Amino acid sequence: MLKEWAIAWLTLCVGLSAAATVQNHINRVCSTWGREHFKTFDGYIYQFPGLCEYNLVSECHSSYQAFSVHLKRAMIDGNPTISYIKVTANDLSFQLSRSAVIVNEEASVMLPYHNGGVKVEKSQVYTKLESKLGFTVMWNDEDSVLVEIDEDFANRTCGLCGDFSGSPRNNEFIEDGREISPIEFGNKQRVQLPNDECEDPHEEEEDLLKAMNATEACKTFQSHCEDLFLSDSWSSCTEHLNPAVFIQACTQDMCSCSNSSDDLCVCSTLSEFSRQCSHAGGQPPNWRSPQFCDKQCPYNMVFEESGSPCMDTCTHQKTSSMCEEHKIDGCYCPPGTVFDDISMKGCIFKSDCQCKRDRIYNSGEMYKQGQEICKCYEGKWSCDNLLTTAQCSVEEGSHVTTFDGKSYTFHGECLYTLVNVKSQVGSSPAFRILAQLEPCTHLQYDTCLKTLKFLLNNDRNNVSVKQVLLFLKVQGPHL
Ligand SMILES: [Ca+2]
Repeated sequence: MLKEWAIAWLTLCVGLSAAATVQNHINRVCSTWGREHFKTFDGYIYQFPGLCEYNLVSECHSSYQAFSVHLKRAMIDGNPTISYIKVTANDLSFQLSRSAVIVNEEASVMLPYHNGGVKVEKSQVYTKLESKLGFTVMWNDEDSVLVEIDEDFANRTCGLCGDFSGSPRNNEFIEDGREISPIEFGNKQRVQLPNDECEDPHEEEEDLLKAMNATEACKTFQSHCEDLFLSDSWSSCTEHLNPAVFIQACTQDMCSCSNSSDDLCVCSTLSEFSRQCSHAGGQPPNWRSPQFCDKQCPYNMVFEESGSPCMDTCTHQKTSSMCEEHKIDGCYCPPGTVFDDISMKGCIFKSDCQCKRDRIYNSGEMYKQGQEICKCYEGKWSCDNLLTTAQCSVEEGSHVTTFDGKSYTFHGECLYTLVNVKSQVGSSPAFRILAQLEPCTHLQYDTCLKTLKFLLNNDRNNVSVKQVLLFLKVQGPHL
């Protein structure tokens, strides 16, 4: 009964843990991608072309601001490009840029970095900052930044990510009945910096954008974007996300690009659709190809749209089975392989994993220290102790059992050697154990063990134990 109950409980736990990885949490994710696209926590997608420093998200409905995430884009080669992300969490500040992570405006730090409940680490695709306050920032070092936040912050945030109220347009884009344009909303999130000469984008730019999107050329792009997003392969995603807003963003990207084959034009919104699909609980297809929005991975890793971020390695082979993190895009090892974190040779079969001790050992190689012998097997040490125990005994003064298990009866009247142990250099000294057998006082025809002597290094003056022992254990095999 207990066993059945335990199995039922285990099944429930496994079921819950599996469900956690696919749970729709898109309402806790805010993101920005491409040249100027934003999605608020509440699911509203808008465009804001500002190139100043903006508050992406901060806690702002309490007297003490626990955290903030600021973002700045700059125009590089005609494309708005993220230049840095500034994160504050309690008393710590972090500036993430492509080249470095700077803490408290001092020196750049090595990753992974842990301090004050904040962890900053870098995977093949993302720079990730996770705070115990309840938020995570992920940047792919290119156009995509994502902030995932705990539900506790509902109705307590502000910034370009919105108020996390659950209502897409209130009170970001409709305030007291008045409609607020994305540019007006965005400009309000600007962070005022000393000597900042940055110019706010004008609201007229929105009218220009609308006029451009209405041109015939843009309508052609629209049908191209529709073909991409409405293809059957994305059906798991269109069940969870409304593709219309992404088609609109895709069309706009292609219209505003000077070179429509540029990855930022064609691929950025499709990539974001894929990422959001994972967060919404869908399974995006592996839609990239060497000719279309290709992503390069180091070693022999492969790019997956939705994989477990906890990678199995030679030293930690069960990481992915215990992973509680959501699936995300990234470079992963092909199925059946693990990452070689010993010799850093990329993804290898588990059977080829090496082990590390004083040096690197191949699978099958042995290592011996003292009485322990260890064999490297698929990245793990399997050790045996060479020592075995054997027992010799004298019971009731006449019943003897040898180390090899042979029993016999012997009635003696003298001092007898029970065991003579030779010395082993560096391990144990020589010793002898003697037993004195005599006829028993009360039993005429029986013998009793009177004295037991322990002679260290065979020195008769060394030690003598005058007490009766019925059992003696000696370790072998050097007897
Ligand atoms: Ca809202």
